[in-house]
Amino acid sequence: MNKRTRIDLRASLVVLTLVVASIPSVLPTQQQDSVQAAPPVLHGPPTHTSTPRPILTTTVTLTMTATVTLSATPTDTPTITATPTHTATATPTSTPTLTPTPTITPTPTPYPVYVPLILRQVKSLLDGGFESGAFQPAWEVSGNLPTELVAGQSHGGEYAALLGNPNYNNAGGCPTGVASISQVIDVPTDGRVFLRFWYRIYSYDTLDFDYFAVYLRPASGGAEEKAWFDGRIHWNNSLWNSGWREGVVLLDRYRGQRVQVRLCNVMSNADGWYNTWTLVDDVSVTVQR
Ligand SMILES: [Ca+2]
Ligand SMILES: [Ca+2]
Repeated sequence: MNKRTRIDLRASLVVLTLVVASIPSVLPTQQQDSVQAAPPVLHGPPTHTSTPRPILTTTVTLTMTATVTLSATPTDTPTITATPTHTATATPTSTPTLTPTPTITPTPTPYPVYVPLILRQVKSLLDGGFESGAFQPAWEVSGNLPTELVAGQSHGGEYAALLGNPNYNNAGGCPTGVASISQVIDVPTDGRVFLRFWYRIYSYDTLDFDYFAVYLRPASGGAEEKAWFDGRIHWNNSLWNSGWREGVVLLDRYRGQRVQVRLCNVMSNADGWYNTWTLVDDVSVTVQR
């Protein structure tokens, strides 16, 4: 065997081993045994008469099962999380506010409210009937002639004020001067305001000299005015008795002011003749609206 022949043999051997190696292991055991039993031919090319090898076909079926789990639904649930906020915050605030309601009762606790009209004390005429039995404190007494309270000669009640002295000597024993009682009053601001009083004059004189008069003067000061007077008109030598009369003095021009009211028995003739005195009772201030 020459060198070329060895090369060909070696090449064929390589081919043969490749063929053997290419036989799949899935051949039937008989075929494998036959292949293993047959000794390898180390010389000569393979003859074409050999039995054709069965064509082995292997069918491989691949079954792929894919399990796909869809998890797209959770997006809907997050919207539910908003509801718990309603229940948690509403209940605690509502119930505690109901308990403090009993505190309403102490609020109407009364406390003094001062109105300016109440603070100002309106000075009304006091003890106009002299039934207190004394001039003070309602009345202020003034003048040089005597003044006293007398019982049993009144217009109303028991007492009346006597201004003057019935016991003066009518023929030259009569002094000049006045007997007065006075009060300071607040004249109301509305309506027609009247000073009313009852009087009874005893006089041997005429009103040119002796009389009973009412004087008014603002308490803040100023001139005193002779607002009203009455006395005997026709003279004779006997005593004149007026009887009980009601006197009325209009106080409209003093509305809203504090005024001193003075009731006065006046004797003015200096010759000492002809006495005069006056009884006064039921003095009042009335308002006509
Ligand atoms: Ca009286
Ligand atoms: Ca006189």
